[in-house]
Amino acid sequence: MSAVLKTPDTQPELSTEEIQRLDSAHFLHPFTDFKALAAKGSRVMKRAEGVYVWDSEGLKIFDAMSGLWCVNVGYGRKELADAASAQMMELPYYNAFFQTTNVPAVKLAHKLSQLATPIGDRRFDHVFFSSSGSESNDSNLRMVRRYWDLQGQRQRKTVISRKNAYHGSTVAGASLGGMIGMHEQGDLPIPGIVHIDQPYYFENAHSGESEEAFGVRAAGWLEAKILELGADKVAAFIAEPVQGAGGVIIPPTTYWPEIQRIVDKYGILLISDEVICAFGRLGHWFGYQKFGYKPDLITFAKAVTSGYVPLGGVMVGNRVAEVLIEKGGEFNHGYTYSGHPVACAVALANLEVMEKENLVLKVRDSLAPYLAQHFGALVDHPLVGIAETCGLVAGLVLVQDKATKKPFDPDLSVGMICRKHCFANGLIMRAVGDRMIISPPLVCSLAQLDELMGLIRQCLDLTWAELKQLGHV
Ligand code: PXG
Repeated sequence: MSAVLKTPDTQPELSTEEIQRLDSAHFLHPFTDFKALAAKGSRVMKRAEGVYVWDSEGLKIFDAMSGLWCVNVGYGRKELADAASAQMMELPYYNAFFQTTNVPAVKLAHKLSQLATPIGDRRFDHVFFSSSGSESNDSNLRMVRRYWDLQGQRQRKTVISRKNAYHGSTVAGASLGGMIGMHEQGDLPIPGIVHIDQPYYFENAHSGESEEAFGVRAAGWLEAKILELGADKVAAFIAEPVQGAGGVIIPPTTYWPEIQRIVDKYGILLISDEVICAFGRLGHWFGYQKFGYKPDLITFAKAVTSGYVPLGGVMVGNRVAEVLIEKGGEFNHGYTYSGHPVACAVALANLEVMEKENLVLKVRDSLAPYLAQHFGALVDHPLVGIAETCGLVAGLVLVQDKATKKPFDPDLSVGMICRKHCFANGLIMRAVGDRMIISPPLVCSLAQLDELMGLIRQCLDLTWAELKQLGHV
């Protein structure tokens, strides 16, 4: 028997099957094989509380991905709903184009500039608002190129990024990103964007190479690319502190210091894409604060509102801001929703919750060390080749042979088999190839992390049993 959904009084009640039918008839989902999903039917997410979501059939699921890396304060926070409601009644919308502003946007810009503490000679006094991470990276590309034009170096156009990076899904975002599948479908990247290899020790290190040596070597790929292009042609380097969508790729400790040395040496701008890593995810307000490097531009989105409403933006460091402000005249770029009052009011309420509940330090001092210990211990499982964490993100690799770390045949889609067992047993854990990743809400308790580790082990066991039955292990 299918569950029956209650909908507002004006609409008839819809069964799960009816919603699925309407879904496949009308809703083209992001990053989805439309035909395959229509044949299978979507899972209908119905409600959520804390770290759990429930589907329309009543299955309770531990959301170890915080929605899509965003619901940092957890589900069901009345403070955020109240802030949205109050702001909608006060001033639901007004633009910021024609010499007007609004109170939540001003307060949020001020608040963010306080949280993005100065580092070295960099200060982050200014914010440019958008509604998503993708838009924010479009804004970055515009600002970087405008900056070099204003500096009289119009030939500095090229942005260097990394393979397997994710910087969004707009034309500029997908071009900046290093996802081959996205490039192939869109004639991307657009000109002036090139990619170097990622600092993924597990896959890219030489045998016997230390993590430290690998980190320096991987950063050296940036210097090699700069020299190949000509340093006077390079505008910026963009990177995530820890690559998220690429599979929680955590760079060796030597990587970022060496990147900093290189961007300083050639005077190129550094863009830190912190759409996933900001707002407590790594135990700091921003990712650059964890690794100690000095970005010129910081992309944010997602957890700035814990995903309750869309908001994104760029923290514009003084090096770029001063030039745009002093020399730039009108900057011909912006969005209808730049500084949206409701989104900004929700962000302020979200940051207030994070401060009141001390979530950033809770991650740094309690959750992250606990996760490192217990997630790291999963490496004793026969399927797990490596299990690593950074703050409250983590990734493990499913391997065919533990001793040699031999991977499975990609055609077996072992990650998807594992993900299937997770979903069926009340756990949302992502598969990126055969790398299984988590990014739980920061409001998670230690007991809930124990519960999460138990669920992961159970799903690894089920995956192992299925692979054994199929004769693959
Ligand atoms: N930069 C980074 C680092 C991101 O993770 C974006 C930019 C784009 O943000 P918007 O708000 O435009 O989606 C992201 C988004 C995944 C997945 O599969 C990750 C993202 C989006 C969709 C899927 O892990 N990150």
